[in-house]
Amino acid sequence: LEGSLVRKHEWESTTKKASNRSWDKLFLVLRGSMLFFYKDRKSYQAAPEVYFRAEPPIDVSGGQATVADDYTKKKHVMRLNIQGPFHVNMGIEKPLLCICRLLSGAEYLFQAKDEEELTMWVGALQAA
Ligand code: I3P
Repeated sequence: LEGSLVRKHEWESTTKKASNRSWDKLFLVLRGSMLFFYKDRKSYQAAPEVYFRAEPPIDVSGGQATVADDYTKKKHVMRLNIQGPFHVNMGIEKPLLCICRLLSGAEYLFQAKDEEELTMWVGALQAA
């Protein structure tokens, strides 16, 4: 799935708010479970290895995508929670593993142009 969405980075981790909290119009590409961010479609087509602000792609598997009903400042907004890199069970006891997960969770908001586009992205991200 590909398309333009407006993004706000809310949380860097569950305990740290993102420092840059403004809304940016971006071009998103979802391939398998990897989500790539580009400045626009043109820059993606010209150079797929050049990401928006050199941001590394995000692995959305194990994460959560939901319609953000509680965010009322804008319409057609979804929330994406990222699981983070600590989802491998390394034989550590469960409570500790849970703490690792919590500490790594980043969160983004995305605004789509309409309800149809929003539903499409939420579905695709949930399935990824
Ligand atoms: C942010 C920008 C966002 C706003 C955010 C601001 O400022 O105005 O639109 O989020 O508020 O920090 P800047 O552009 O200077 O980075 P909302 O649209 O959700 O209000 P926040 O820090 O309370 O999230």
